[in-house]
Amino acid sequence: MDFFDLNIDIPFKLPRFREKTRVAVTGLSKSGKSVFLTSLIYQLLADDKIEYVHRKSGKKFSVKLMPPESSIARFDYYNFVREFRSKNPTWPKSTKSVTKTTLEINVKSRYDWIENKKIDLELIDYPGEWLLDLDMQGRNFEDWSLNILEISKQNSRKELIKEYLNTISNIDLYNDSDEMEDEKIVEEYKKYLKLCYEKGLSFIQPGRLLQPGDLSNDPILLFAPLPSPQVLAKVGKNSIYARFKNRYERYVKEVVKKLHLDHFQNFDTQVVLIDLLKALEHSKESFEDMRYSIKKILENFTYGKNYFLSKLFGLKIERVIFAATKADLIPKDQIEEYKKLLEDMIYEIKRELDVEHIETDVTVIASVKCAETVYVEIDGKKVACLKGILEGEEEPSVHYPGTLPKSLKDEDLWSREFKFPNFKPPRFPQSNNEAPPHIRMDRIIYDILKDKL
Ligand SMILES: Nc1nc2c(ncn2[C@@H]2O[C@H](COP(=O)(O)OP(=O)(O)OP(=O)(O)O)[C@@H](O)[C@H]2O)c(=O)[nH]1
Ligand SMILES: [Mg+2]
Repeated sequence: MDFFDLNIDIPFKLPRFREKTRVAVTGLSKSGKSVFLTSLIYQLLADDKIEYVHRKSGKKFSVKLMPPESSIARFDYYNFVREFRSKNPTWPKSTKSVTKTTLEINVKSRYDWIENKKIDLELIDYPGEWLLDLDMQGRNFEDWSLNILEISKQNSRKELIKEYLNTISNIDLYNDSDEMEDEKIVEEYKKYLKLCYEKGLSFIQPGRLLQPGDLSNDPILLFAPLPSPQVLAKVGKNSIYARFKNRYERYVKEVVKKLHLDHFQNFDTQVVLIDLLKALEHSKESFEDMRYSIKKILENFTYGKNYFLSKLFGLKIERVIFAATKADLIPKDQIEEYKKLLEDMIYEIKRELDVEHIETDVTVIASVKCAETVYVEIDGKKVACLKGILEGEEEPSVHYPGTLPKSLKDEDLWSREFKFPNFKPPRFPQSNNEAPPHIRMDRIIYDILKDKL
């Protein structure tokens, strides 16, 4: 028997500090952040839904949503659930601002004489487009422009940027001028970014141009990358170049830095959500571009082992969980290949984290499972397909998404075609005691919470 197991009769309970933990849910736009958060909260709120976590941790706990803070909008959980529970369930709309939610986890103490442990689990949601702009910090306008224009020379971007380059080549960028052409240039650049997006490319800067949120119509976003002048000193103070430079620097300082300081710091765990289906549907180029974007994004977070002092001065990320999302759209006998593809994408990033002794996990999930695997006979061969209800339809239908090969060698993988159906979400259960269908959400929730409980 150890000391703590002594049944001591004390007339009061030993108090405990309230603990706080911040989990960074990181992902490009449409990677599945808002759906993930909704599913995670849904499953945690009623404890019998999350039986796996109770069993694995050996802890008893209950969870409740804390009231919203006045300084920041609350994650729209109740509305998202209402939509998921409605007769015609719908996905949340693209996120347009930063929102936050805090869950209080009340972990039952093993001993009558020690108070229960209370943990505040803080989560934020934000538009994925804004995340890539964090990478603009520390670069001046010249460097940023140079980098963006260099990248635009690569592969299919070369074609997509042509119109933009053509536009700016016909405008005097360096001598004083009125602001008449500013909007035209930015509009043309925005078209280029949209084309990149449609091609399945992820590296889009400034992402804010595609999802401006509260900055729509704000002139601070009126800038785009420009070639450096021959002699900087000769550039007119009222030239397009000078105005764009000025707005860029204000955007980075007043918007991006603030966003970083206010919301993207002090995490101890990170969940990186990656929508590999997007890359599969597009191309190898889309895959490589996604890898580059994720690498750039992660450079903005602070990793390290948490010793007492670093706890005082701000948390560092100690564990990173990489998760390929929407795994319900991969036939179940190909899930291992889907995971291998994720491992391939993050191989270098993971190695760097390993060197820093940061714990990493790799998994595949579906926050909300919308499809079943069915086998269809085509030309005498059994082919794995997906059955679900397409958006806008009422009855289920069967679709062939493509087949992941056993080997991920370029010639096996990137020569194949994939098309993943847009299924509606299933209607969420009307009672709180039943979880919506998912794939491995309980496992990832356990991984997030395991050393906090
Ligand atoms: N089949 C399936 N589709 C999903 C799942 N999660 C998300 N999706 C799809 O992906 C879309 C985007 O998901 P969101 O959670 O809104 O993505 P996000 O990362 O919050 O996107 P932004 O707010 O634009 O940054 C949804 O509208 C669904 O169509 C899932 O688990 N399974
Ligand atoms: Mg969202």
